[in-house]
Amino acid sequence: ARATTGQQIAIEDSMRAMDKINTAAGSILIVDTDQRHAERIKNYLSPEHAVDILLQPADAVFQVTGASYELALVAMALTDFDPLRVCSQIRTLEHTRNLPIILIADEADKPKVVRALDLGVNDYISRPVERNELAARVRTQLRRQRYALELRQSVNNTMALAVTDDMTGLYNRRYFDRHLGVMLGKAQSQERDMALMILDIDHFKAVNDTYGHDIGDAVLKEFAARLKRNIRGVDLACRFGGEEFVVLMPDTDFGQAELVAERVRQSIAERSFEVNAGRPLSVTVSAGVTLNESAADTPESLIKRADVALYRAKREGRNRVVF
Ligand code: GH3
Ligand code: MG
Ligand code: MG
Ligand code: MG
Repeated sequence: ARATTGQQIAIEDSMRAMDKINTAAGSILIVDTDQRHAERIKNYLSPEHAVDILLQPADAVFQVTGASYELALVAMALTDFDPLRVCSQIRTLEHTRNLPIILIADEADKPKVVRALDLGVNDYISRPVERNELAARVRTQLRRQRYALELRQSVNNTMALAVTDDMTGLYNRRYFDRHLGVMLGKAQSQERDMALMILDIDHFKAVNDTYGHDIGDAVLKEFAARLKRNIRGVDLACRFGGEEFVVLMPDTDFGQAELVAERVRQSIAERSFEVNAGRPLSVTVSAGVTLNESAADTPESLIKRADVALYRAKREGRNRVVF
């Protein structure tokens, strides 16, 4: 058997995805005031495409905004309406900005076509429309559009990977380190409160030793999910390493920090973890919390103080919060 690396599998997967992209049918809007023309274009298109006809060009922007079209075919010879206006409106709106547009133009429309291409129209086809040419140009635009979308998504995914921890989806240590300095600087220059909490799961080694590493991993995931549910959107939660987590809480004073830390601790202890095939598993966590106290604080001094507090929480019996 051929040895297949993970990378090869990833490449083959993405090639299969691209094949699908190339051949999948699209959802297309035809904008034309002449119903007979519009119907003929529709008949020329492969029946797999979902095609809508719009005879009121004034409603075109409304129509493309409300539905998820992948392509617009706009007739140049619209009566009582400037097709260039349709095109520029589509290009102006945030969520239709990338919609591909193909113009259908008579020979006499050529000067306008040039201006339309300047406006960002993607392609044009001249009348009389030839079936194969139409099919080819439609396919090209759909393919380009889907490649671009795929690329944008994979760039976003890659960027998310660089700042998050794979297992828990929380921010990673590197991201946290970069933001702690910035957020501390802001808190100090604006004289605002900021709290830092370090959490360490209690006797986690025993979980691994008793149930195995996979169950341990499942505990970490569930722990991260509960942690996230019990902090605010502005708080920055990160996997600091292993079974240690840190949460940075901007604009948070002593009382609020105490509340959040207690809520997180309880959310772990109060309900067992269902990660061991029906046999519930009890988990607890200890937390050390500290506040930004003075202009002399540095990221290191904050972490150090929270760590000392955490150590005390462990020594005093675990499953508790210490400041
Ligand atoms: P305590 O913190 O209460 O003092 O006890 P502990 O048993 O949690 O102490 P310690 O910090 O020494 O052990 C942490 C364990 O976490 C050791 C390590 O094998 C385990 N661990 C670290 N990262 C992972 C991981 O990604 N998955 C799993 N399953 N275990 C991990
Ligand atoms: Mg630890
Ligand atoms: Mg430890
Ligand atoms: Mg621990």
